[in-house]
Parts: sequence; C-alpha cells; structure tokens
Amino acid sequence: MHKIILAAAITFVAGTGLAAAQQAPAMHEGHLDRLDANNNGGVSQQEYEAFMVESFARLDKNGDGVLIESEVTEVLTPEQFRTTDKNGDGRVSRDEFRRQVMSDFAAADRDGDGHLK
Ligand SMILES: [Ca+2]
Ligand SMILES: [Ca+2]
Ligand SMILES: [Ca+2]
Repeated sequence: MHKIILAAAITFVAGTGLAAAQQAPAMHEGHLDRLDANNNGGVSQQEYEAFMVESFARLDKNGDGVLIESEVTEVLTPEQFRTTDKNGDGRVSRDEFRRQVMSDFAAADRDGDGHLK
C-alpha cells in the first residue's frame, strides 16, 4: 500500500504540474529522473522530501495547510487517506503527509543507502 501512495503522488504531480509542457511522463524510471534534482542518477531523501513538500502544496488546493479527502481523491483511495491521517481527525497535516511519504521512501529504499535509483 505504501508504494501505491508514492506512485500515485508522483504520477499526480509529474503528470499535472512540472511535466505538462514537456514530453509525456514516462513510466517509473522517468518519474525518478524528475525527482533527481542534481542529476546524479539517484534520488536522495532530501530530493524526495523537497518533491513531496511541493506535492503537498499542489494537492492543498485551498491552501489551508491540511489535506481533506476531497483534495486528494485523484491520488489516494479512502483507505489510503485513512492510513495517512494518523490521528484520525479527517485531515492530513503536513507532518502526517511527510511521515507517510518518508516511510514510503524507506520502504522503497531496499538496500537502505538513503538513495532510490
Ligand atoms: Ca540526486
Ligand atoms: Ca486544504
Ligand atoms: Ca490528521
């Protein structure tokens, strides 16, 4: 489930934002390229976090600093939303979002070197 959230968020942001005027988004590899801000062939935790901070801002359509379910219907299922909403108040704060995506990063970083390649 974690990786589904990660992939959905990347697809959402890459597909609607940064890439709109560029070539059509490629599959997984292309998404990682986009996160690789310094083009060293890997995505560090810092690069990933910066991307996700931007993702949060894009998803937060009304700019109130929290995500409600209607703001993320395109990227999260109701079940994924509940998983991310750790304290169950029906809103995903920046902190809850960051915690979720960084645990996604850790899950995707199979060899634990702090880089996704
Ligand atoms: Ca990099
Ligand atoms: Ca909001
Ligand atoms: Ca919450």
